[in-house]
Amino acid sequence: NITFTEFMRHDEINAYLDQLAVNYPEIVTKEVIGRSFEGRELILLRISSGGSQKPTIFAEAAIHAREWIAPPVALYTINQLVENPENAGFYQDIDWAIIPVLNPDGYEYTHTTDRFWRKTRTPGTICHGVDGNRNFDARWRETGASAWQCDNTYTGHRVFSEPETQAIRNYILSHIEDIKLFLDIHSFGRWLLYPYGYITDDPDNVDELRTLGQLFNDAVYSVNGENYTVVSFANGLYYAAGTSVDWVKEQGIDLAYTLELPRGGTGVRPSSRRYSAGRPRDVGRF
Ligand code: 0X9
Ligand code: ZN
Repeated sequence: NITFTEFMRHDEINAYLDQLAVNYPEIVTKEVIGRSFEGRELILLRISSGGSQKPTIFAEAAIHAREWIAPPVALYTINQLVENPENAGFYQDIDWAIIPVLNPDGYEYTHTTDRFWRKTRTPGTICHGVDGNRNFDARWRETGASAWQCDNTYTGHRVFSEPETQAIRNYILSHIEDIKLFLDIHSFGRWLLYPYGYITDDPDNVDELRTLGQLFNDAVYSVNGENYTVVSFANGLYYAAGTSVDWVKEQGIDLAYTLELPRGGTGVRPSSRRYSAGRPRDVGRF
C-alpha cells in the first residue's frame, strides 16, 4: 500500500499504478502513451465511471526531473479519487487522465546520479537533455529559452524533438474534444500560472482563468492558510516560450495552468543510501 512517507522510484510508482488497474478495473485504466528516450513506459492513468466522450481533466507531473514533490501530488490525487470512496462523486460526470512521471529518464537520473537534473536524457554532441517545458510548438525558442544544449532551458534542436513531449502532443490532439482542463505540475513557489509565457498580454478568457484560479487558491487556503499567486506565466517571474501550457491553450483548451507547488523539505529521500547528498543545495529554481 502507498504511504507517501518517502519519495518513490519510477518502478515503485508503476507497481502502484498496475495494482490500481488490477484492483479497480471498473474505474481505472492504465495507458502507455509512449516511451521515453531510454525506453521507459510513459504511463497515463485514466479514472472514469464509464461511457465515452466525457469532459476530461488532464494532469501531468515531473516534466522537470528534480521537482520531486510533483509525482506524489499526482499520485495522491489518484489515490484519493480511486481508493477513497467518499470521492467517487468526482469521477461520475468527468474523467481524469493523469501522468505522474512524464520524464522518467530524468527522474531516475535524479535518484542515481544528479539530484538536481532537470531535463530529459537525450544525448547531444556535448551535453545531455532538453527542457521539456521549452520544447513545445508555441513561439518555440523566441524568448526565455536557450538554443545551447548544455543550458537547463535548452529548447531541443526542433519543436517536439523529445519522445516525452511527442507523447503528450499526440495524446492531447487525439483527445482534444474531451480535455477541458490541463494542469502541468511543477515546483516550486506557490504559483498558479495561466497563459501566456511568451508575452505579457492576457489570453481571451483571462477572467475565467482568474476566477477558477482564485477558487483553487481559496480551497487551498481553507486547508492550510497558504496562498498561491494566480497570474499569467510571463507576468510571474520571467518569460518562457515553447511551454506546454501555451501550446495547449493554442490548441483550444481554454483552462490551462502551470502549477508551482510549495517549497520546503530538504529534497533528499530519507532512506536513500545511493548517494551522499551532503547539505541540500538551494538552487532557487526547481
Ligand atoms: O521554467 C519553467 O518551466 C517553470 N518553472 S520551473 O521552476 N518549474 O522550471 C515555470 C515558471 C513560470 N513561473 C513564472 N513565470 N513565475
Ligand atoms: Zn518545473
